[in-house]
Formats: sequence, structure tokens, C-alpha cells
Amino acid sequence: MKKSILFVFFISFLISCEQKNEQPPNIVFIMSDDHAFQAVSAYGHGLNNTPNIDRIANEGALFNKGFVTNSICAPSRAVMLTGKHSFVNGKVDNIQDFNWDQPNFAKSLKSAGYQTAMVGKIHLRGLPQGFDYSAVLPGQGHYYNPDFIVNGVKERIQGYVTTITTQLSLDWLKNKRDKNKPFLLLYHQKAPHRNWQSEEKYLTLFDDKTFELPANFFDNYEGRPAAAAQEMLIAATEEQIAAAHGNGGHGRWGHDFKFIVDPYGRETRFKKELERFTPEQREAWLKAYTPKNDAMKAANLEGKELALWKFNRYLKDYLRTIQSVDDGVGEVLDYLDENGLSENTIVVYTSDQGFYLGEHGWFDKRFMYEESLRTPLLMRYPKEIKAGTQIDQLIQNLDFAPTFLDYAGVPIPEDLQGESFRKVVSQETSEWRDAIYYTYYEYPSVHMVKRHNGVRTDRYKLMHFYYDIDVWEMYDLEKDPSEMNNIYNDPAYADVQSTMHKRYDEMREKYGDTDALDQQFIESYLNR
Ligand SMILES: [Ca+2]
Repeated sequence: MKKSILFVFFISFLISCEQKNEQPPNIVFIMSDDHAFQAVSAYGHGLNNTPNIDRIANEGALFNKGFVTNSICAPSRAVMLTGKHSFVNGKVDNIQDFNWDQPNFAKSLKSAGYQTAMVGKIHLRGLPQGFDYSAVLPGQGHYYNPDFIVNGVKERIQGYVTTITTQLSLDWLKNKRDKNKPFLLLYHQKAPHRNWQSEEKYLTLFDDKTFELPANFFDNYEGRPAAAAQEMLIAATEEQIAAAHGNGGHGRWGHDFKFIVDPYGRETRFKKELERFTPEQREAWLKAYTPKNDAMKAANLEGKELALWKFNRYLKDYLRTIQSVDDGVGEVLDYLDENGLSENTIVVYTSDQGFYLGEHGWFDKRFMYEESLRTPLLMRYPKEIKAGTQIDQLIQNLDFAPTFLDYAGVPIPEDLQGESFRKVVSQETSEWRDAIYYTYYEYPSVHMVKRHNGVRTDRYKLMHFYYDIDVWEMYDLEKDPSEMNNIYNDPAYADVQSTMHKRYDEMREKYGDTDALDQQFIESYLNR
């Protein structure tokens, strides 16, 4: 009798050890909004310091070729959730509704026994499905004293949005989940989305610094008519700002540049933005910005000097908001460390797309040109990823859903269009796709970036702009990484061009994209 009791104890001890070993990994999926890879210090561009984000790569992997399928906020999030291209999941632009009833990887993990939470920006209307807990910003959300929709109920929370998003995430991790189950946390920051309002403590960070303009800031867009037609110039003229005003395109004094009265004496709408602030927040803001704005007005800047000023105002505000994002990442990593969770938790840091930090003279995204196509991507999972790993394969946001399901041991539905990169990042295999496919639809609209699609291989990129234009562009990224020289129809590249056209056709076939779908999305957009 005694023996058999001992035996039962021994067996249950073995089982509990096994369960502990086989506990599926937790997943903390951190996504910020519009965070350029150029503004993550791990990538070595020297603009800013993001020690906490960098820590993920130092202790795990840094991806040098992470890309999106459609470089704009809401569609990117739909791709991330569904693992399907925009023209398959239906969310092709920021305007169409997203169908939450379709499968997503959070629903699959929840059914498999995970505790799931979505905190911060999702930018998809409707109650998020697949989550035990959700606290999301309505639409773009506000930087100061934002409204959150907590499990479907709207409430205003006083404070700074990035800090609140971190606090809500930590509160869920500490107090709101069942700690006997593995967890999935989507921790998604609004920052550094425009109009780049920083936390009080960072209002004067970088004041003593002048950032140099990128080499192609004054791009003339020769050979690139779609690039010439955009409305996303940092140094737009007063005429261009006025012309784009209704669309919210080029930089506005009272929004992007934060003037209550612009340099020409006109009152702006920024005063209205300050109405959301508490008296203390407003005082801190005015104390920091009034002297800077007055000095700019007194200097009567013109031409290149004015461009340099606008670029610096933009870049500094943008980078300031990233400091708070980095602080939050540090707090979450600390929580994992302090609770013995780091070893069995996958941590991913990425953005919903890249962003132009003055390259081609721009802010914003949308184009398939490198700086918005590419995102920061860093990942830590000590069990399988060696510290200091560098990954050069072509990864897309399409791949997150199947990758997370793979780690969790949950079957990957056959209709997902991404691939699990688990064995790539653990360096068990180097076999991977050699091309990616891209689509963009939101036109005519804010920033006036024309509809286009294209294919990128390791070295070349072929793009087609269509609808009210029919223009092909091709780039040799090895010789021309800034994409200034459109080599389409260059006889020296005739063979490459023919191969790239073949790859483009193959990609459309593989993913199920067609001219008929392009036309269908034009019609549904125009008739909305
Ligand atoms: Ca975005």
C-alpha cells in the first residue's frame, strides 16, 4: 500500500515536471505605430538611444529585412492578426471596415488555453475578438488624457497615453490573468504616430542638438512621377500646405509643428488640441514650446534654413515620443525578469510599418520605397534564439500569426499566407522565400500616394503604380539603396527586368491577387 502511494506520488511528480517543461511559451507582442527602423539604436543609425528595445536584440535576434505587406496602420494590423494579405482579409485601407468575425491567431491561442489580452492601439473598429481582456484606443487615440475602450466600455484615463498603455499591460500581467495558463499579450503603443506629442519629461530632450538633413531630402523625383505627386513633404511651401490642408497632407503649423499662432500671424487649431490637457500639462507644454516657437518666428527663416528647422522640429518631437515607448519596454522586460518569466516568454518588438525620417523630403509612409516598407523587428526567446543573432531573410508581418501558432504548438490553418519563421530565427534552417509581395490602395486620399503594388527580392524591387497613372519602377537596391534612380527600361537591366516581371506575376498568382480585385477595391472605395 505504502509503496503504491509512493509510486503515485512519483508518477505525479514526473507528470508535473513534464507539464512545466512543456508549458507553451508566453508571447509578448510589442508593436508601436510608425516607428522607423532608423530610430531604433540597435540598427546603428545614431539618431537616438533605445536601450530597452535594443536589449531584446542583444539577448535575441535583430532582423535586418523585416517588411510589411501594405504600409499603413489599420491594414497592417489586420494582416498581423489574420496572417493573410489585405486583398484576402478585406481590410485594404484605413477606411473600409475590418471583419472581426474571421479567424485570427489570438482566437486560436485563446481556444488552445492561452490567456489573451490586447492593450493600446489597434485602429480597427469594433470590439477586438480573441481576447479575454481588451483596453484599446478608439481610432487614432489621443496622446494626453486618452479615452480607452476597456472590454467594450469607454472611459477617459488621465495621463500620457504611452505610460497608460504600459500600466494597463502590467496590471493585466500582474493582476488580471490566470497565472496557471500561458499568456499572449498584444502591447501596442500609439507612439510615435503623428502629431508626436511627447511626455512632459521629454519636452526639451534634443533641444541642444541639430540633426542634419538626409542626403536626398531635396529629391527632385526625376523618373518617378508617383513620388513627385505625393503630399507628404516636411518642407512644403505655404501654397502646398494650403492646397493639402483639407486632406491633412503636408505639415501644418497648428498640428505637426505645434504653433498656436503660425509664423505668418494666423491663429491655428493647436489651441483646440491643448483643451484636452490638464492645466498642469498645458503649463509644462507652453513652458517648453513657447520660447522655441518665439525664437523660430524671430529668426525669419527662409529656404533651406526653414526646411532645416521644420525637419528638426519634426524629428525631435518624433524621437521624444519614442523615449517613452522605450521606457515602457524596459518596465515590461523587468516584470518578466522579476517573475522568472523571461526564459519561457517570446518577446517581439516591431512597428505596423516603417516611416520616412526626411528621406526623399518626407514624413509618413504608404510607399513601397524601403523606409516605409521595412520595419524594426527584434525578438527574444532564450530557449531557442541565441543572443546576438542577425537575420537577413525576407520576413513579413504576414508571418507573425503562423509563427506564434507554431511556437504554441497549435495547428497552423492551411489558408494562412505567411510562413512560420521559427526555424529561421533559431538558425536550424536557412531555407526561406526569396521574394515578397506588396500592395497599397488608399488613393485618392490624405498624402496622395497612388495605388501601387510590387515585388522585392534580396537585391531588386519592381513596382507598378496604377489607377490614374500606369508607371513601372525598378531599383537595384545594392547600387542604389536610396531608390533615386528608376532603372525600368534601362537596357543594362533588360534581363533583370524580365525576371522581375516573372516574379511579380508568380507572386500575384501565388497569393491570389488579380486585376479584377484591384478594380473591385477601386469601385468599393469610390462608392463608399
Ligand atoms: Ca502606422
